[in-house]
Amino acid sequence: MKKRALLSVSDKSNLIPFAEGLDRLGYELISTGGTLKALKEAGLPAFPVSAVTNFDEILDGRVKTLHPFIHAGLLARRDEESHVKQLEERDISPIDVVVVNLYPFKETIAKPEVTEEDAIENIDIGGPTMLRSASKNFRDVTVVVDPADYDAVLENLGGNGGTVEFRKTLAAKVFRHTANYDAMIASYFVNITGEDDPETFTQTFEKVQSLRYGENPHQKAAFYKEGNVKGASIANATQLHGKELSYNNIQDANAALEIVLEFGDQPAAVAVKHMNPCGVGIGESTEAAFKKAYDADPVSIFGGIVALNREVDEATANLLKDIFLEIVIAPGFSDKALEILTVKPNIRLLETPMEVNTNDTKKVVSVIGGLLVQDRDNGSVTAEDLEVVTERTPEAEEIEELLFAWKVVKHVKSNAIVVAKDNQTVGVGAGQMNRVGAAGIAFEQAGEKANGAVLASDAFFPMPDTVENAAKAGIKAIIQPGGSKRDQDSIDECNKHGIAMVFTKLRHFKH
Ligand code: 93A
Repeated sequence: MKKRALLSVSDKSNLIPFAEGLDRLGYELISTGGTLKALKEAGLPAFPVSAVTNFDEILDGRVKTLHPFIHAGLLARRDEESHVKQLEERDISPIDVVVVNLYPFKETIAKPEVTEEDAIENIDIGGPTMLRSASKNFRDVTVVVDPADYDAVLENLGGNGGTVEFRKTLAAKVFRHTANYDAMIASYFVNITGEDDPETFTQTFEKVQSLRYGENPHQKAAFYKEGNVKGASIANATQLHGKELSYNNIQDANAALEIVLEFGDQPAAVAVKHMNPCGVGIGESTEAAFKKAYDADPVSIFGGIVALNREVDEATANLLKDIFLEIVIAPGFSDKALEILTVKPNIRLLETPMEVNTNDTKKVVSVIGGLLVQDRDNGSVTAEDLEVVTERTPEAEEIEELLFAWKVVKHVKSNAIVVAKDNQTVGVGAGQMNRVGAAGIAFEQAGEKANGAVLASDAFFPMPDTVENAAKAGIKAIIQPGGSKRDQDSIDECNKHGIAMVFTKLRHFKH
């Protein structure tokens, strides 16, 4: 009996040379509508699936291969006497090779004008079912889901008819593929039913690149992107110049991007080291903003990452080129800026859209044995949301500075304190185990600049000690969530020193 291959593919690339190869190896080709047409046009001998099933495609193709003759042919164990006998009794031929790739669900839902009906029609039922049957029976059946594997499959089959180890690897690939395909559909349904909630978290990821190593050289690593990512994202960025991105680069670049996205309406510059901002500035121009970010901490920026929310122009490029930087991220680079920066062989230049990615609403972290899922911290406050709790009310200009510091402190690892002046950070205290310690670091870094500056704290003051030290440093206004049992002690301390304080009633822990 001739060996049988069933081909049913939506992506018909490289189909013909592969089918020719199977034909040469002596396989009888059976196929579904469109695939059959392509094979026949190429002059290959092929039969419709209906010739095997005695059942025509019905329901506009919704039922093509969903038939016991197909699935018995795939699932029967060749070394199991009773299976072989049952096939013979019903005149069913075994199918030895299955070549299936699925309706393009992902590509369909990525289209901006996609209708729900279109999406639903592109949910493949028969294809995954055949893939799963064939994969379950990998001991006897060769299953091919990826056109990139066609050459290797022909080579393996051409050897001694194929090895079980190889078939097992192909089956493993199929189960990954169908799992991913189903997760994509599940995630689409979460979207169309509006169940965008950590309770129903479903996301699919695909590999962007393998990384040389992880956080440290002894850790292996890879970068994955969310299935349907749109807008501002390192996964969406185009690298215009420089060495390959590392694991730490991606984390830091993402941190810088998240901060710069806070400042959509003004030119902003953010310098990041180890995922914390070391300098942030907003100004009239990108050049002015970057000068502020740089002057905020000219020491820490060395080897850092800079994100800008406007095109990099010549003037800014001239400033950037004199500093050792790992990465510059921006929505664009002028020709002149590129010319200036690409002289440096190692600097990585990333161009990314700056539209906030509204699809990506969840933040996930891994813990040993599990995941934690939460909404992203998209909380923000405006001047109207602030509650003045001190005798002195902050001036309009102070409010602006307080809101600037508040946007930055949101992105600093807790316990976080940011001291800012003239829309520039002058002191950042990050990731300390007590708040007064974080403030101490910020004051020390700010030095004289703390005098007349404002302070933001990501969470409330449990004691008045931070305010006491802020007064000594010359801080004139404070923004913090409030909500401590001992708020009044901090308020009294502010009043003693003429400091204005506002409550946001919103906390920005970042652990
Ligand atoms: O609509 S289906 O879910 N019903 C089926 O019975 C079926 N069998 C194969 N889709 C089905 N397929 C899919 O058709 C395959 O997975 C493949 O993507 C596509 C190939 O169709 P054609 O050969 O007509 O281009």
